[in-house]
Parts: sequence; C-alpha cells; structure tokens
Amino acid sequence: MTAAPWLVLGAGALGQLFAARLAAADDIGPIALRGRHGLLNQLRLQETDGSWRSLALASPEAPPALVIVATKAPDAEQALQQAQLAPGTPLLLLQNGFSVQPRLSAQWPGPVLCAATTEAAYRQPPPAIGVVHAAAGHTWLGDLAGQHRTMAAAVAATLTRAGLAASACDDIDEKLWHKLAVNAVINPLTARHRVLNGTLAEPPLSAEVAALCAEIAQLMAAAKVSPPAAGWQGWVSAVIEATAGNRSSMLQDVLAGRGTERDAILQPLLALADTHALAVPRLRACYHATPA
Ligand code: NAD
Ligand code: KPL
Repeated sequence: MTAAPWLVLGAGALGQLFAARLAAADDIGPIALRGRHGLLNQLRLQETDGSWRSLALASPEAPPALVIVATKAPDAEQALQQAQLAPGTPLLLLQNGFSVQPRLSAQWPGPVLCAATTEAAYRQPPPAIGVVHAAAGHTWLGDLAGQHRTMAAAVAATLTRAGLAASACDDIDEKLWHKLAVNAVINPLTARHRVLNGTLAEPPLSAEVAALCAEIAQLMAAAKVSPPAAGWQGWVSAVIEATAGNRSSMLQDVLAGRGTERDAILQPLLALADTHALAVPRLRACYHATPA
C-alpha cells in the first residue's frame, strides 16, 4: 500500500494511461495527473478489449512520493521546473531516446529511475475525450548508476499490481539503447515518407532500414552496447513487423504540426559518432531531413 501520492506529469497518451491504470487499482495510494494547465480530476480510458471506463483522480495536498514524467523528451525539464517539486523527489522518466535520462540523472538532486516501455497508447482525436490503451507491453525500470535497485523493484511491483507489467533491471541503459535503435530507424523514415511502419519491410525502404541498422551496429559496438539477441537489424525488423499497421509517433507529430523527438532519438547517436570518429552518413541525413 502506497500512502503518499504519486504524481504523473504530462497528461498526454502515456501519462493518461499510467495515471488511469494506477488510479483504477484498489491498493495503491492517491494518483494525481498534472497537465499543462494544472491537475485533472477525471479520465476516460479505453481498455485493450475495447471497453471504456471513467476514473477519478486525486488532488492531494501532500508532496508526491514519486513523479512519473510523461511529457515528450524536449518538455521534461520545463515541466519539472513548473511543477515546483521538493528537492530530492524521486522521478520515473518514461521518455524515448537517450537525452533527458543522462541529463536529469546527473543534475536532479534525487533518485532518477528510467523506463523503457513497450506499452502503447494514443489520445482519442478531438472532439472525443480519453486515452486508448492500444497494446499492453512491458516496462523495464532502473537507474543509470545502479544505485536505486530497491526503489526500482518497489515501483515495478506497484505498476504490475496496477496492470502495467514491469520489472526492475540492472541494464536499463542497454534497454534504452535498444529502444532508441528502433525509434532511430522507424520514426524518421516513416515521418519522412509518410508511411505506416510496415512499409519499411518492403523495397525500396527496406534497403534504407538495413543501411541505418548497419550504422547503428557500428556505433553500438564502439560504445560497447551489447546487441539484442536477434542482432540490430533482426530486432528492428521484428518491431517493424509487430507494429506494421502503426503510424509512428514521429509521423503523428509531423502530421499534427507538433515538434518531434528527433533530437532525443538521433542526437545521441550522432554524438557517439563524433566521439568515436565514425562516419554515419545515413543517420546524419535522417537527422537533417527530420523536423525538430
Ligand atoms: P503526448 O504528446 O501524447 O503527451 C505529452 C504531454 O505532455 C502532452 O499532453 C503535453 O501537453 C504535456 N506537456 C508538455 N509540456 C508540459 C508541461 N510543461 N507541464 C505539463 N505537461 C506538459 O506524448 P506521449 O505519447 O504520451 O509520449 C510521452 C513520452 O513517452 C514520449 O517520450 C514518448 O516517446 C514516450 N512513449 C510513448 C508511448 C506511447 O504509446 N504513447 C510509448 C512508449 C514511449
Ligand atoms: O515507439 C514507436 C513509436 O512510434 O514511437 C514504435 C515502436 C516505432 C511503434 O510505432
């Protein structure tokens, strides 16, 4: 039982999903959800079986015991500043990429857990209200310095009780790089060519996928990041196949005229290329072809 409230910061797709799942569980303390304009008091969630449920959220006075940061990567630091949290408040970061995680791990004066999640959610297009739990996945949690294993295990147990399967791990950096590789290939290509993920399995874009995977494999070897069991290209191809009917998050952002997570996803790879003096022309071209 968690008595102190948890605060979810960012009321978008993943923030609403995490808040709704936690609020729906019986044996978990109060859950608050803060969007750009303050706290929300209720939510609508569509379950993976298609049914809808409405959930009440808390407006707690007590400071949060954990803040789940669910904004896009470029917005995380500003959202934390605006939330005016007590120094030392533990964070759980849900962002894709590998930018905000090392920065906040170095700068935030409290524990910073990072998550690599395969949960999938999207907001209902207006005028409908609510979040759709598109696919149940798994969330891996850990901190980059390996100092908060007990906290990661407790948070993972609570998420799992709430129906968001989660595990603590000692190699969250590796899991974040594996996820980043998927996003670095699928997201910019689908956004540039305005195609569903599955189109990347077919020529001519399948050749582009192979070329990007080869550059990523070279960078990851230089950075001593172990490859996924299927190898970099096998792993990315498996995700393309599993999400063939999806519109990637970057394509959705581009179509909606929103900012993208380009810098959080591609910049860490370009930084590694500079560090190790490796040429990555395809990744650089993707970076320059993608709006920020
Ligand atoms: P989203 O755009 O739906 O939600 C982000 C929310 O953050 C928006 O509602 C925005 O208004 C809010 N926000 C921005 N600045 C804020 C501020 N200063 N204060 C409060 N709220 C603020 O994005 P999302 O799909 O929920 O993704 C969130 C993160 O999770 C991203 O890094 C994404 O890559 C990652 N992710 C998403 C999914 C998914 O299925 N949606 C899956 C895995 C990982
Ligand atoms: O994470 C994704 C995204 O769109 O950001 C993938 C796995 C590519 C699914 O679309």
